[in-house]
Amino acid sequence: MDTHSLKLKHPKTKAAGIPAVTSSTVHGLTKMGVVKTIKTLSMVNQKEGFDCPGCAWPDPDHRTTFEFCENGAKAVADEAMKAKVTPSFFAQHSVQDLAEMSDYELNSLGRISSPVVLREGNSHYEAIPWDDAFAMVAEALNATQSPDRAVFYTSGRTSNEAAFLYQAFVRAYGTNNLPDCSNMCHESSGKGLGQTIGIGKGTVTLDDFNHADVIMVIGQNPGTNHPRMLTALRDAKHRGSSIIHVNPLAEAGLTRFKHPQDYMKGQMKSTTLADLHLQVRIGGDAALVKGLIKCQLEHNALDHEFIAAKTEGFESMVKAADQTSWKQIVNDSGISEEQIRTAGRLLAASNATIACWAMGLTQHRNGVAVIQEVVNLLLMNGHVGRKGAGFCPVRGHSNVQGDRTVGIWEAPTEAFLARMEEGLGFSIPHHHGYDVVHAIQAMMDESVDVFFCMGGNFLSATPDTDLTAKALEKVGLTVQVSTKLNRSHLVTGKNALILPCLGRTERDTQASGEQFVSVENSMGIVHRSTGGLQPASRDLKSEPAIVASIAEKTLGSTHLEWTSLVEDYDRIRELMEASLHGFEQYNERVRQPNGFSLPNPPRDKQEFATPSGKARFTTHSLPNVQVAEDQYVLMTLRSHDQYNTTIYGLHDRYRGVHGRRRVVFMNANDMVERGWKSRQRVSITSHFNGETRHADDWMLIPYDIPAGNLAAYFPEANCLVPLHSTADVSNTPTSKWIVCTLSAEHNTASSEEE
Ligand SMILES: Nc1nc2c(c(=O)[nH]1)N[C@H]1C(S)=C(S)[C@@H](COP(=O)(O)OP(=O)(O)OC[C@H]3O[C@@H](n4cnc5c(=O)[nH]c(N)nc54)[C@H](O)[C@@H]3O)O[C@H]1N2
Ligand SMILES: Nc1nc2c(c(=O)[nH]1)N[C@H]1C(S)=C(S)[C@@H](COP(=O)(O)OP(=O)(O)OC[C@H]3O[C@@H](n4cnc5c(=O)[nH]c(N)nc54)[C@H](O)[C@@H]3O)O[C@H]1N2
Ligand SMILES: [Mo]
Repeated sequence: MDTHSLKLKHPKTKAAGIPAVTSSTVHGLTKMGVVKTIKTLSMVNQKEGFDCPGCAWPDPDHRTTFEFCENGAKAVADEAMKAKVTPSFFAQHSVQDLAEMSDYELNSLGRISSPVVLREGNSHYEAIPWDDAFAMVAEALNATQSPDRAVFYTSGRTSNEAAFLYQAFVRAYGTNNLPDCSNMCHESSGKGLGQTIGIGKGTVTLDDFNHADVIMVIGQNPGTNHPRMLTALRDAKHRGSSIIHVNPLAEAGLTRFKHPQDYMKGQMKSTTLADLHLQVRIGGDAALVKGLIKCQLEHNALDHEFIAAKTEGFESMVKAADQTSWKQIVNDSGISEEQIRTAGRLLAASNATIACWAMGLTQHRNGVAVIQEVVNLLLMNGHVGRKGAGFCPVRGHSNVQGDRTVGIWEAPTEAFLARMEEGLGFSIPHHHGYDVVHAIQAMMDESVDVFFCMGGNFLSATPDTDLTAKALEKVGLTVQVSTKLNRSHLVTGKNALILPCLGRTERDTQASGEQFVSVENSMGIVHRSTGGLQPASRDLKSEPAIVASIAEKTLGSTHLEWTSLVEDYDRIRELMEASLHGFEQYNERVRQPNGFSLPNPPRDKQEFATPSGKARFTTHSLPNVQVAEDQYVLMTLRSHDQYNTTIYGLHDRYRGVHGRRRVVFMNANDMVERGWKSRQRVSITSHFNGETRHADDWMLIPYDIPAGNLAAYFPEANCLVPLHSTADVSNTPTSKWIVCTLSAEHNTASSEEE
């Protein structure tokens, strides 16, 4: 579909508003029809409805009738669409034919309606009865020489109940090979916060936004990826907060924002959100934050009492900041000393600061270190466990945080395992398993016989697409539990199964009647999600039911009564209560209208579960951000018309790009220097440890991006991300730091602009 011609418009400064309302309704109407659109959208994020599968931003206590955003509506419409992919469709289209389609086309084919199998040597998927599919998985799992030759991936939409049962099965089977999308996402936040404040999660509630003096939004594009966050920012702004936006791009939502519901009320004014945009170079945040730390020291904006009583490592952190020169800070961050000082003054005068961040910090070589610099900055003035202050890593997938809480974790702590063993009543392996990058390497090394995916799109989401494809093809059996068709169904192991499951929006009926599931949002609140729509097909099963059947077939009832557990999800929750910290009276508390908060010692009591019991200042040297003369640094990001690897359309409205996704955003002066015009066709070569990776057929777009920096869309650019270019400590692929060179293809550059 990328053959469509590229249209460029002026990038938007304003997010949401009427175009957003129209866009979400159009997406709904074309995919679901009128009645279903109204019914579905009115159930999103309501106390009795389902949790929006769009993102993990929390719901306000007082919800409006339509508590969703443009992109949440797209996510819902996409799941609830009418079109179906049936076994007869597979009979007509070979895997080869399907592989010719774009991601956009594959997704628009609709919901997968029945289980199908691709047998070794065959060209087409064919129908398979559920029981035979379960038997096939069990047989492959029982045939491995060691349970560690099986790997079990999870994407972050899986409910707490499904995820808990799944990890119980995987551990009963005998491995901790539980990689998940988090390894590519907020793993750096988990590690960075865990080591310093003793919990790998954020420490703010939604209400804190009402009390913050300064809110920093670093390396995050909420206008597209967390639109409901803009409402919280707008309200904060109206109450007098200042917002500092740190980003190589001036993302639309942060420039100006208009709430769709204000249009309805006839209030036509939009809110200017960011008071200050610091246009940092890609990877320049560590230098910038060092500068801000220096400013706090100069202003003596320190909470001496808090530092003395509750922290350690302050002196060496200060020494490291003193030793860093302003010259290096300005040079590495790309921001003037004056601008950094302006931000520094805002922070020094603040009684309550919140720092929000997402992939712009985590997907870097120094992802953990840079987050710990942000921790240093806030700890200096005691901005944790105080009203209106704290850390806010804004999560991606709607239940990615919950999945980790309930056990989707390849490297669990001993304390976690001990509690889990006690609750489950059987012993589980303690040696750590593979994360995403290690899992790909293990497949490459032919050390994996079975690869099971609970949701997601492993091939397209992971780095080094060509290498990952080769790795997957070495596996004996790959299994995908999915709702929609994607590329991971087309590049498979020798045998492959697709097991279609119910989505968030759909009614889940088990032996005891209709069930609900639970999820945890970005702020640690656990609440119910109840699907209300008729399932897309009669032949779908819920994720917990799929897990239970496979467990029963593989292990029998030696560990748990798997079948009985799924008859009534309350039984799964009882087991969770016994096996997890903070889930006391789970069945009761999860039924409260707004759910309940998990314990968060830094937030609740300014207590830090580190070895010393103190919050830790840490010291880091600045990363090397120099590249060779002819090289650029490329970041991969999301357009406004996609959900990770699911492509809804070819437009990136806020950035003014329409009709094409293979584009590269480039600084206009850098283009002039090379003698290139808008729409110049280029190929990209990435460089890492003497290796190169190559991708053709890109078009340049002049954009307001720092000199030497480039941006392109994920997942198209993933083939350029080297598998072993990962963050220290968290092993997250460096999707925001890809060193590249460009070469002109054949010059079809045109000077026309719109
Ligand atoms: N509609 C929609 N919503 C989504 C998603 C989606 O695909 N579509 N995905 C979900 C998921 S799983 C996640 S994790 C989140 C992702 O949410 P984001 O993290 O907002 O997503 P990205 O598009 O990766 O954008 C990263 C931002 O970081 C900036 N950036 C890149 N490099 C740097 C850097 O070195 N420094 C700084 N300061 N900034 C940098 C980019 O310019 C961009 O604005 O969104 C979630 N919500
Ligand atoms: N270059 C680059 N790579 C990246 C990133 C980046 O910024 N740049 N971001 C990374 C991040 S933050 C993340 S989180 C990962 C995302 O990695 P994944 O979570 O693996 O990918 P998704 O695209 O979210 O998965 C979409 C698929 O999930 C299935 N699905 C949807 N809903 C359900 C459901 O309810 N149940 C089940 N079983 N399946 C369902 C559908 O079949 C759909 O095709 O990608 C990472 N990869
Ligand atoms: Mo993510």
